Amino acid sequence: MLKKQKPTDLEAWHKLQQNSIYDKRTLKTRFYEDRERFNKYHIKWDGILFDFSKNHIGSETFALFQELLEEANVRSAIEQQQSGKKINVTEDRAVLHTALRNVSESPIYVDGEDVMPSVKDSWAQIATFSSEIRSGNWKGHTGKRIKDVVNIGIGGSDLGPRMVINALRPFITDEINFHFVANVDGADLHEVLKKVVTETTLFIIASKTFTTQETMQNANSAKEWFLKNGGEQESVAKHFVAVSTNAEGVAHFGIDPKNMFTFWDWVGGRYSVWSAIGLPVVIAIGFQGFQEFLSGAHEMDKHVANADWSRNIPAIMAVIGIWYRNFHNAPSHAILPYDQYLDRFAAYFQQGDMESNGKYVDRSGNRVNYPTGPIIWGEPGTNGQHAFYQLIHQGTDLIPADFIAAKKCQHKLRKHHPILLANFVAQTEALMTGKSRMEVEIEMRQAGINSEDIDKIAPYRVFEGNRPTNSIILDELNPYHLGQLIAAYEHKIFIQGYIWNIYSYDQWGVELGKVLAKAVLNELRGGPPHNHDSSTSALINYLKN
Ligand code: G6Q
Repeated sequence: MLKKQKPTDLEAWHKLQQNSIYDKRTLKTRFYEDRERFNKYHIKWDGILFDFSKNHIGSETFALFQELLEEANVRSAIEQQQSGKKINVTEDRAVLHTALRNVSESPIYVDGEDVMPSVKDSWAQIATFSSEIRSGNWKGHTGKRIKDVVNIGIGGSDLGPRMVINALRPFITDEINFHFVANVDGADLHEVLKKVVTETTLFIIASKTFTTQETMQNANSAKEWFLKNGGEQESVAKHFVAVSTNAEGVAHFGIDPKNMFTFWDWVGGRYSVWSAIGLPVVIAIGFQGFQEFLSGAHEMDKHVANADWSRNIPAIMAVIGIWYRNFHNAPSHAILPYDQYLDRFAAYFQQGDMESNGKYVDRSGNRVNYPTGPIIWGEPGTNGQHAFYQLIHQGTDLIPADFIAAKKCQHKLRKHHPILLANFVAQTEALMTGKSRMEVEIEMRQAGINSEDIDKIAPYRVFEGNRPTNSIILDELNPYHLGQLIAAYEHKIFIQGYIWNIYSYDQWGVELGKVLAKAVLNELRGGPPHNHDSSTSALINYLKN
């Protein structure tokens, strides 16, 4: 069982507190004082460069980071997770997305049973099915090959495959178009159905529980559309498959159990892209590509479990995050990929991080008295630079940011890449160095601006700088390195949640809204009114009329 320990009771926590108070040197000063700073604070490992030197840390802080990881017993927590202990206590489950990418031959036990044989069976089933679809052997009801795959799922059953397929666009087959429908707003499905025809479309109904309101409504509407547009009941099996843990629900919907891809209760929704939920990804990039994706993640799993803390990418990402959240009052954390293919990456980890660590109850059931998970947000660079970077540069909150890029690009427009990378590097430099009043004045004088105007305008043109960033550079954005990158963030989230003494793998906070939505729906459909507050009742009545 994960140790129950308040971070505020740890000695390293208190030392970090002190350190944050007395070591206020600016980033610029730190670089000026220590020419070896980059060498000390970066990790180059297996095709990833992780530069964390542009952070408010010195040698003492860095030593305390390691002390914190050690004192909090993070090593044992990682070991417990990866060996199948039931660390998701509030749901009484193991948390084994790492088993889904265990490409080694070692067994992993849950309740005394090795889960690896069933994981391997699932790989085999996915491999066979995806190659049937990719090769065109799988025929639709009029004998034509599948040209469109529509994934119907939401949250963890949507964001993962959607993000990964986006990220790996240069690797995906161009014989098939991929579509994602998540929102219960009919517009989402409607817009996709406009683009596809029944004969050549495969619907993947992805739902762990197979009870999720949005997914079931979308799946039923898709089936109705199929039956109204030339599809027949007997051909549903050729056009609808399911990814779920609920065999009964799948059969009830009318999907052939042969066409159900299963996974297990120890796979959390937001960590399920490695399971059969990744089926669209496998169809898109082929099973071999998917295995590379799994292998990258598996290497990261070994890295987090074994690397010394000072060389451990996810562990350092985690404590840097804690450093800003708890000791520098940073309410949010930006993820800024300088890679258009990663345009869904921040959205993906918005769920990954915020659903995992957005919690105020600790592992002993008490309310915490320190901040836990930050707000995660971000968009790809350079777009963000022309939009919200203003607030990162000159806003009143400190916003630590991860800058992510790939050294090699995956397209032929070669002239673009140096421009993209120049912006990537320049932004981290600008955020750190800023621009002083004196620099602004000199610049304005050189531009021929008079003293009066300089006095008036200069304050707005000053950048304080001293804004911290991590830079993460992949050799290239391919399945292997994407697997590593996602796994690094997953481990970061777990380590942070563990140190914050919260359970990262449940999500009770999303339940209440679901229950209330059912009650309200009943009322909107003419059912008896409940006793709501005046606003809720008025809104229901307004919408009813
Ligand atoms: C993820 C959450 C949540 C879940 C969706 C879909 O960790 O649990 O996002 O994935 O609510 O659930 P189903 O897969 O059961 O439809």
